[in-house]
Amino acid sequence: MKNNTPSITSDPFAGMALTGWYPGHMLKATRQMQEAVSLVDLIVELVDARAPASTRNPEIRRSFPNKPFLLVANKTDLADHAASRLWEKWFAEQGERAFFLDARRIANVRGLAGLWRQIVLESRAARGVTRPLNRPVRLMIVGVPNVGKSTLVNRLHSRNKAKVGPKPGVTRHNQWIALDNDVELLDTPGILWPRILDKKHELLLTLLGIMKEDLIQPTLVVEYFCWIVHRLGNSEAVAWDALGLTTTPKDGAELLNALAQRRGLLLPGGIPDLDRAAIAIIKDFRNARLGRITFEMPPKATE
Ligand SMILES: Nc1nc2c(ncn2[C@@H]2O[C@H](COP(=O)(O)OP(=O)(O)OP(=O)(O)O)[C@@H](O)[C@H]2O)c(=O)[nH]1
Ligand SMILES: [Mg+2]
Repeated sequence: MKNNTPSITSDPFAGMALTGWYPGHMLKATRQMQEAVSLVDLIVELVDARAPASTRNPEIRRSFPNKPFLLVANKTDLADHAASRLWEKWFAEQGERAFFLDARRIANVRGLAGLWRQIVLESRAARGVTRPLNRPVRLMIVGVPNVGKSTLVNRLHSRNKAKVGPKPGVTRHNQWIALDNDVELLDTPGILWPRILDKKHELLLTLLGIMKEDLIQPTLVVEYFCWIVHRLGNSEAVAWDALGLTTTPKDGAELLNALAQRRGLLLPGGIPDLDRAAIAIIKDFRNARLGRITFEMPPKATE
């Protein structure tokens, strides 16, 4: 019998099995990060500007409440501009210092780098430390996988030292890098938190390339994509026409079928190949062909 309880209709993903993905190398990386914290003056946590809350590791700030800390929301070039402004305002209201970044723009990166020494010096002054800092500022770049940590490090370093790639898990070890402008920087592997308790959260992290993608059916990721943009009232922001569609699909099934037909992705007997359609949609999304989309809004947005 069909279950029509409101909670199920409002969250079609509730009750689906979680992947529970938390590989051993992330546990090891988390321990190494915790050990290295005492060596640094500042923790810089990178999150994805398209989902600044869901891509934030809640344990980092909580574990080191007294360490100078800066939140950096990267990939702003892929996020909705107005939504990023609302997030900026919200972080400011929370008393949290947050910097919105496009790590591929050098001028933007330089602006960020200018802040680091200032934050460290301010925090020394607040603690009553009067002696000057006669050594480079040491900072640590942390965050979930694939958020652009190594890209940022490379932007600051003339000889592109850190390996980058469009997949989670490119950086495997902590790596110290000395920059020209009096900064020593520790690039760390991306880490997730051990327990993600909501299927929607796993689906969002997969869509953003943060969770390994072969753990979840691509068709489910596309269903989530459609659901979330409709739910946020954002479906008009999606460049459906880039997929060759002339109308906004009402849900994932309609989108997958339309795209399979449109691109001739058919199985024997003319059946639409929904898996291939889903992979094509995710690829176009990742290549920024579907427009600038933010997937969550700050709590109680005031504008
Ligand atoms: N559009 C856009 N892409 C970015 C930005 N920053 C990084 N990228 C891309 O995101 C992908 C991941 O970048 P990495 O620097 O390897 O990410 P990481 O956080 O070091 O990843 P791990 O080492 O896996 O933890 C690469 O394909 C980058 O080119 C940005 O600001 N905008
Ligand atoms: Mg990396």
